[in-house]
Amino acid sequence: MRLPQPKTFGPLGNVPLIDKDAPTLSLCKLAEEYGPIFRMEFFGGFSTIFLSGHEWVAEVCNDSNFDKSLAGGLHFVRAFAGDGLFTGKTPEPNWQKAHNILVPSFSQQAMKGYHSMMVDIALQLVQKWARLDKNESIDVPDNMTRLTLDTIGLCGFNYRFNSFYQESHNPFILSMVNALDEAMHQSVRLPIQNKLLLSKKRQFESDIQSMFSLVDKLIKERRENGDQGETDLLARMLSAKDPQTGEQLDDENIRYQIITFLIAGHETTSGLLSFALYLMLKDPDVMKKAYEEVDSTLTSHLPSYEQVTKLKYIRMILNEALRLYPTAPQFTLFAKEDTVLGGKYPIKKRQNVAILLPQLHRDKNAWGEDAEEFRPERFEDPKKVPHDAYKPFGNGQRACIGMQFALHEATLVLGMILQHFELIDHTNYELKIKQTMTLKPGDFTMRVKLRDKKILDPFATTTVTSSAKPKQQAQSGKLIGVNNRPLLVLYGSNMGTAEGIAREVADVASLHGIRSEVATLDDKIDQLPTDGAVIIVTSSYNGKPPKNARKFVKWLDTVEPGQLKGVQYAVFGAGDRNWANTYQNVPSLIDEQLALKGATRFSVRGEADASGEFEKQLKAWKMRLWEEALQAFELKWESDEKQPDSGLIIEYISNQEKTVEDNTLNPNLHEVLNISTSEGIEFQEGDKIGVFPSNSPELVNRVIKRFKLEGKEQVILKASAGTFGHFILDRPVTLKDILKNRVNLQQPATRKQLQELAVYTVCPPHKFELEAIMEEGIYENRVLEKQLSMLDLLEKYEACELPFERFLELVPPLKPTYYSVAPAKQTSDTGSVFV
Ligand code: MNH
Repeated sequence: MRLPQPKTFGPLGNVPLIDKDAPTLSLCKLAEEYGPIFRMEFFGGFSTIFLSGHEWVAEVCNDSNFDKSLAGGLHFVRAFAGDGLFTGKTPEPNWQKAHNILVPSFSQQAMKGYHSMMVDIALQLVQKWARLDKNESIDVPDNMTRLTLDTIGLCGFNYRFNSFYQESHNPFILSMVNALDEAMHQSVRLPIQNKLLLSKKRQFESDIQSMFSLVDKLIKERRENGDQGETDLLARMLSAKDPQTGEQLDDENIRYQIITFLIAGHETTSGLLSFALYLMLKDPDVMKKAYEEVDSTLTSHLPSYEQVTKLKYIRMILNEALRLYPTAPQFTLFAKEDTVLGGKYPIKKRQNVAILLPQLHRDKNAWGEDAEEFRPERFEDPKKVPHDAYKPFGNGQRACIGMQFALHEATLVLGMILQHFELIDHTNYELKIKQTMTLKPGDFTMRVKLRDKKILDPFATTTVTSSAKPKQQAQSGKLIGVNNRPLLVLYGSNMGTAEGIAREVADVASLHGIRSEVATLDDKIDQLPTDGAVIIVTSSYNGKPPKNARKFVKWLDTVEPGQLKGVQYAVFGAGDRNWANTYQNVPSLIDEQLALKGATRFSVRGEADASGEFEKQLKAWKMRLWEEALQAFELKWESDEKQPDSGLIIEYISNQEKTVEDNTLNPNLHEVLNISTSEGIEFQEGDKIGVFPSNSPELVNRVIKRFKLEGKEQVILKASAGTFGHFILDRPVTLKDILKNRVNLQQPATRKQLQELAVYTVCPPHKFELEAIMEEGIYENRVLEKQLSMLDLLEKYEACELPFERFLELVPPLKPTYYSVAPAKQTSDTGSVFV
């Protein structure tokens, strides 16, 4: 069958049908006419097949049969991005090498490290907008470009473009925009035209030189200053070795990578933010929901990393904005071998097929009749997203490396903008899409009104709360029973997430004295040890194993049942439900195969969803893993933690030694009366009477049981430090009196108390859990709302070794409730009191 094709213009083929200023958009128009698959002919007999229907895209988005092509202008971008990640060819050694080296720098985990730098730049934008006159309008794409450039500059190279402090754009940006524009135009000109347009050619070359000179300066300065402990992309590029080849990137390639990140890392994200703002301005319902989420989530002066991950609706808005206006609007593949498309269109090896994203993303067969409408709710349930009809970040191994980076940055920025401003569509803006290599809303301005003047307060605290440095509090407890058994942590990882988790697990283990080693799955084929534990952390990659796990999975298949007897293992899968049909494929395969081949699973497989509550699921798995490992390997904790000295000293005394003053009023509290009206004390109207509540015998007994205080009826309390006005000191008292009358055993645990409980908890999973419930949001739900007292928690966490002295110190005094005495005539003989 012949592919649909528009009319040709002699030697020019179909080229005249393409709008040189907006190629992708004009191709989308052609798709309206010629359908989800059509062919276009270019100069010299070259042709490209354009796809925009989800079933066609599903067929070609497959790394085995198709690979990334540099058609559509990318070939010309190589003049300045060389064999950097974006414009490198997959078989070029530098692509794989740079991919391996850079993937860990873009994992979700790595975003924690960039968070405070992202906030730094976003705050500059917010501060600037906050000071605008109310009649001043904001050029949205221009501001967003300044923001995203500054962000990648700071996170990538510790370089401050300081775009918000300059009127005109940084010379690098001007050169880059020109060069990209020229590259796009070169791709739709005749080769002879490109040769003849000398002034364009000269301009192109001078723009390239200007980019090179900035970047070379960055590299040179860094080399001269030596390693100052930077953790940015540049530091990694200068020092890291490719684990596969053991090689480093060369200086020319580093130059290309920097240019690549500066280009790829900011134009697209800036367009995304601009379109999202445009779409929200036109949709009051979405805007309202977004404000509700932001107001309930961004409760601190500056957003924390965790808060940003909780902005689910903002994320959905961004996903939906990328659907309607995919800012990188097309990508191109080529067939690796002769093949037949859809069973009817034979194509030759090296044939280009291009995906037209704006059109694909509006495929009514996949998205439904309302495909043209802006409706973020489509992304509520990732399982319902038609993934073959949604490719804003490209596909397969050549998909965008910066997706997490872009989405974290954009979510944070939209969140902060809404936190502080009301947005005003003062021109009743009508969308004009502008295409350079990327899409942007052209001439889009808006006005803003400050919602709350706090951001202008120079004295407001501006510390960024970030969990960049995970609390790696080394525990000084000792694991008993390890007996030199080692831990091997294996990972299969393309994007670095699984690798990061594997390394962290190993770190924690070695902190506790377990000999541990981290390696890729492929490194340990046929070498699974039987003398310790093996933990495997892996992702799936379109249903297939990550690169460094492929051979392992193949090998596992050839292993005889029973051959892995004695291997004790646990598996964790990092996945993304956005790819629902292959979610957790590889981890569950490995988990099942190992069992089948005779290995013993000591802890059930854990999984986490990058589009869901990844961090929480990971934490829960780690907790369970530890717990089950302790059991399976019969390990025990022995605490040698130097606990803080208690200010309170307890001497237990035997019954006979001293007489006990029970129910003695605390001399320090004599103004407060423990009353019973039968005692005949007279009250004046308006007098205040304090009544001590007391704890029930059950409550008292629970404490005695928890601290094993049976048989220790009398004590003398002494204070070495601190004030203990509510206790009777230096005299024998009964324990029961203290517990019944002096301390409030029912008050919900405070964060301080939780922290103390965690310090004294020697079992890592429980310690993690106690630390976890201190977190914002969780504490309110799990402790305050449920009224969990310190005693409740102590009963739940048996491994907590809080000494009784410290407990007494931490629980608050039992406070009297004050009552006002009612006018005498109303007083009955039982002495009624009003609250
Ligand atoms: Mn990005 C590749 C879209 C943000 C760095 N990116 C791609 C591709 C698409 C894409 C589509 C695949 C192109 C192709 O197959 O030819 N990228 C986006 C979008 C955003 C984005 C829509 C923001 C929104 N990208 C970012 C950010 C960075 C980045 C931010 C870096 C900080 N992207 C890359 C790199 C590649 C890429 C590098 C090439 C990856 C590879 O092929 O190995």
